[in-house]
Amino acid sequence: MDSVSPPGMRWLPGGTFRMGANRAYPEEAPVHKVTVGGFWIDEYAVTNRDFAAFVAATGYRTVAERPLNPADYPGAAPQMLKPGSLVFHKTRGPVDLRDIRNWWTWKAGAYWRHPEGKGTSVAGRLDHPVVQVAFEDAQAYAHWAGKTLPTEAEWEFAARGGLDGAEFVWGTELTPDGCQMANTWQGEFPWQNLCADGFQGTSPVGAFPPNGYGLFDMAGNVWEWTTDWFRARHQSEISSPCCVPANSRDRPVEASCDPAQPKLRIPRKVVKGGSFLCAPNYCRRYRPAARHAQMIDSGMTHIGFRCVIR
Ligand SMILES: [Ca+2]
Repeated sequence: MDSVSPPGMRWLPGGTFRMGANRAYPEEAPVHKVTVGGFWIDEYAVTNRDFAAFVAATGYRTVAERPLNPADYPGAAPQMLKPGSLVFHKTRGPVDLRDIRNWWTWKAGAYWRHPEGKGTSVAGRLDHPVVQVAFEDAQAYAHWAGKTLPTEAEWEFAARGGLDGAEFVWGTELTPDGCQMANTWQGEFPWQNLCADGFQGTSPVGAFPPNGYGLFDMAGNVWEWTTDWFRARHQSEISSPCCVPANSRDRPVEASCDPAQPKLRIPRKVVKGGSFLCAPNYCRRYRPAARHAQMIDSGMTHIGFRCVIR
């Protein structure tokens, strides 16, 4: 099928694989079999260059460029309702890791073209993944490109690259023979970025070796949107071979909302892959089983996406 693949995409024939992990974070358990059909997937995350072409062709304005509706955000301070987005900043020293406000700041004027706010730009970063895109922005791009977004199961199947059950997309060790295999965070997050992998922030797509399916940056660099509504655990393993769940699975939208923020009824999708902010002391999510809940209206400086065609 590769000979007829759309440019920049790989054909994956699909199959049954073990999804999730039992000895990592609770939301990754339990390991269970899932079957996905064949699909094409982008070799690289969508870049700033790609996204700029989409915006030039369509005039599309991302969620971060639009004022927010106060009714959707009860109790939010007025400055939080201006167009903008969340930006990461390195701290001066160790901080309380339970409070993400120590390193995430809302910045008016931050959107994909100015990812860290006014005065920053993507010049010199056109080959880096686009960031500060909300779920509907990723969907709009995919629709324009004649593609769609992957399900969580498709994304994880692709990330594993044929290495069934392996901890990392390249094998069993984080740094085999001392090699950095992905753009993650070395040192103590969020204040000490040792940059052993060469990158403080995002890296150009394809800067690290591809996985077994020829796909780049399936761990680290930026988190990537999937279409699945988040829930706090995977479903249990179904032992009968007749009943292995197939991609894609229906999950309740309402149940994806954050129970810790009952007034904020913004549903959450699963993002996959971890990012340049994932560090051993804080977030070991540079693994194919890792998953994170992301509110659909929120882009951030470490979330991008890639597309599939079924
Ligand atoms: Ca890095």
